[in-house]
Amino acid sequence: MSGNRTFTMIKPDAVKAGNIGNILQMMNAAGFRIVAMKYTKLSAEKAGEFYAVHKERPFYGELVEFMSSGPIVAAILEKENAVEDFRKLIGATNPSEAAEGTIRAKYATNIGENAVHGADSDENAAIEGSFHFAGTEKF
Ligand code: FUP
Repeated sequence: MSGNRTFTMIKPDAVKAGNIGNILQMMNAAGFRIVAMKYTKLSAEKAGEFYAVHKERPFYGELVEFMSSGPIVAAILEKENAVEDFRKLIGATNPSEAAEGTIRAKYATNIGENAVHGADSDENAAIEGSFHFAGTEKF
């Protein structure tokens, strides 16, 4: 059975471009409820920890540098079938392959600076949510 929560970040490129409001609007319009949310900035150490699964990949250094380059919005979102439906809403990792009308098609710059993160499984959504939020910050 699929869970009803996912984890997202609006990444530094989208924050810098002034797209926080537009992206939150798309999340709300698609039926996601905000469980937890914060405007924050990842240290390089925290970004490295968050993306540890990609440590051996050639883009890891750049990814960590980018994700710690400016503020982000982190959030836990709720909806039936949240992880899968949210991945559909954000589109493919590479914006040139992202379906029309998706968040990445609209707001991502390239495969590295791709506007938003979306958890890829229920298990990771729970791990990533706990990485950013205490129990008292979830509503
Ligand atoms: P996604 O789940 O769509 O965010 O994609 P991945 O988990 O595969 O990748 C995580 C992040 O690594 C991407 F959002 C951006 C970065 N990345 C690159 O910079 N280059 C790549 O070739 C693949 C991923």
